[in-house]
Amino acid sequence: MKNKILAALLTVALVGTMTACGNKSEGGSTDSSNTQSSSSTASTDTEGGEDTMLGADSATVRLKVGTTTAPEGHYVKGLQEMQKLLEEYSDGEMTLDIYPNSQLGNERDMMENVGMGVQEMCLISTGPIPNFVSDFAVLDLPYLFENEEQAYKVLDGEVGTSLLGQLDSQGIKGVGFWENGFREVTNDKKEIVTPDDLKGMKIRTMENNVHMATYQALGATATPMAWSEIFTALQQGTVDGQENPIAIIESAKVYEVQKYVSMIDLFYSPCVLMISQSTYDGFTDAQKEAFDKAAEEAKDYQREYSSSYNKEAIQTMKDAGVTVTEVDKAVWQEAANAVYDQLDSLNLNKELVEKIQSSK
Ligand code: EAX
Repeated sequence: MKNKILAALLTVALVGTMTACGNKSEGGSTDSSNTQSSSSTASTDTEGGEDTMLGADSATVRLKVGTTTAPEGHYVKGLQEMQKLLEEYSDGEMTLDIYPNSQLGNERDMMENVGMGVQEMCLISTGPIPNFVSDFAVLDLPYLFENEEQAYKVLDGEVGTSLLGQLDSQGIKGVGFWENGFREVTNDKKEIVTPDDLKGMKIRTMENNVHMATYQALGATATPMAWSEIFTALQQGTVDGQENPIAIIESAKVYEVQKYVSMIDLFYSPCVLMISQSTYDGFTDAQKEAFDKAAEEAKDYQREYSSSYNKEAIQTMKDAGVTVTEVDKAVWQEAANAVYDQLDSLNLNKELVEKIQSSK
């Protein structure tokens, strides 16, 4: 097991090194005038790590999009679909250059850079967003949605549209809600069946107050950190476990250093596709139409890919000797409900919670 942790660590270190090199060679910000005039300097900015997935060389409007997730994962699959569709709908003029594995920084960094127009796009979980737009925090409540259909109905409806619109306060156009998935808990010590099994365990969470409060209410010690730090933290014992959707656990190979996965479905985790408002405003009407169409169709593709991927991913982990435990979710829901008594102290918009409850 130790060799596996070392291998995983070396992978992260290697990507980190290449990221640093990649960043050194990248130019500075891309302002909207460049986007339209498709400055040729953009192409010199497209160096990156070995995992970088550059669009067609011939494209002149290049949109750099970052994600913390693995190249084989469901975020990147959706971005690759959008890359293909954008090239098609713009007659080859526009493309995405995809930077996985935190090459452009952690989720909070990327959101700030997109807001400043330093980076064109990112695809990130809702984890860090409430630090910028507090209303997003309601989406991180435990057991808010029973299934994906309920989540899509709310996220694609009035509530989701309004939340995305609030990102303009940060200089960001919220393009759409894609899917991270229902978040499961993993560890390397023992099988987790009920919340009592979490007692005394240090569980890595996103830097998100609602997730932290929920794990504390379940009896664990919530330990927030950026995703890129997870393998080091697991190796050094800073944390005993972490929580993420199956697609992340499998594609990032977390299961190689975590023998137990418990299917608690504690949170439904969307991810948000963002573009710098200044970049989008610099598009021609035709470019906006191509971008919007490609993004909308890629969202549907990515959600379908996400749910089909999970079944295969669980089998991959079982074949690798991982214990995948189904739990009695009613027991978990009862324990997690304590967080709903903390809406005021967590500064959550109660009217918005009620609106979601009544519209799902
Ligand atoms: O957005 O930090 C996390 O656990 C996220 O799920 C991951 O970065 C993908």
